[in-house]
Amino acid sequence: MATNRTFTMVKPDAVEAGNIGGILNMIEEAGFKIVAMKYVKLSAEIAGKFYEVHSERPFYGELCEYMSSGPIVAAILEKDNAVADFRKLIGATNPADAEEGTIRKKYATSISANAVHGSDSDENAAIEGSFFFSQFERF
Ligand code: RTP
Ligand code: MG
Repeated sequence: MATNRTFTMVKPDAVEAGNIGGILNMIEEAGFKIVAMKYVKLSAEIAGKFYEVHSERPFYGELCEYMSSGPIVAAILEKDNAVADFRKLIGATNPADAEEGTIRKKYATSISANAVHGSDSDENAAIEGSFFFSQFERF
């Protein structure tokens, strides 16, 4: 995947709260183009694989349980400087620290139920995008 792409998920709390449209609107308004998208519910096992890098962290069990608690929207986004610009758009992990105008400031309710995921590097964006989408599902 080119380095002008990143991977995102609208997490179960935001889907449940009816914020898919609001979040996708903020993403498009910020200049990101959706090049792949699907609406899926992860099993705890699949969530565990996706978040394997966090398997030693104390919140890993809670994170996998939460990410498999309801459906999510997964998407690949394209824009110049996609990874860094998208991290800026989503804001800090803990919504209490998120700046005004960020997705987490507007939609996240706690450090774990924080509305969206955004890849933290070009390398992880490629790995995470491939985890969810085949080459025939990216445009
Ligand atoms: P994400 O990967 O979802 O975009 O979030 P992030 O980079 O801002 O945060 P990261 O450190 O990668 O953590 C992944 C997700 O784990 C949950 N978390 N819970 N209870 C806690 O202290 C805690 N810390 C992190 C959050 O859902 C976070 O987004
Ligand atoms: Mg992360």
